[in-house]
Amino acid sequence: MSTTLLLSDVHLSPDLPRCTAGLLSLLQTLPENCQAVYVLGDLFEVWIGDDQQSDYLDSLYAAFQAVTQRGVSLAFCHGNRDFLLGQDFAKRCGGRLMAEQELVNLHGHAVLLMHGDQLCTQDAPFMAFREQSRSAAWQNGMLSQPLEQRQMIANMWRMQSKQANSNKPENIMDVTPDEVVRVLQEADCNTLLHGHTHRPGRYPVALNGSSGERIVLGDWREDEGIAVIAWADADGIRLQDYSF
Ligand SMILES: [Mn+2]
Repeated sequence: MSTTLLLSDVHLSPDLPRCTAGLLSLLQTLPENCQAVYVLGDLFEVWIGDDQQSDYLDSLYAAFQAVTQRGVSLAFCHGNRDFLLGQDFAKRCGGRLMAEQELVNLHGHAVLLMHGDQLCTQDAPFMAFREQSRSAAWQNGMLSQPLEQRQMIANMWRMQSKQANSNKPENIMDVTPDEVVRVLQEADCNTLLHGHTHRPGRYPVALNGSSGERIVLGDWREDEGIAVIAWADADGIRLQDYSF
């Protein structure tokens, strides 16, 4: 029976060796029957452009390439930290960039995939920045700056975001229930799978006349060495605690 791996929120960075090793190990030990891998956003703590170069990145590209060379399909969704991932990045890994959301058929089950930050509609400042930063004009402006400048801007964002988030009520940081219903109904689908909120689990969703489900992947924790990933096959979708 063939299977598909789904993961998100690894938040990779050279100063997080345990998460990095955990991902490399997961990719290196993919089961023979794994046919596709979906990385649903925030693979990186921050991404400031495909023109970055390092041995660290080269080792990641090689690990993803080894997977795709086995015939496994690989897709990357943008997250709210790595929304500048571009075609060059995808090509180096042997994968493709996904649309903001995609309705896919996973071994006979229709599932709507996305990073999930677009569901947090109650966080007005975040949504405003999201809309601005996803425009081609804004991205071109950003990418035309020297790498060092972009690194400084990214560091500033992280500081501002940490400060802002520490003052936000919990419910604002989570998905807006009505938005979950809206995206599922618009896609005519009853299963949604995403990451971003760092609240892994399976949540029932009441849809018009039927019941749906929202499956949430977990973030990768450097200190604890754990993550929550998902496997899909003909029997459905299963969340798995992954220790590394
Ligand atoms: Mn995120």
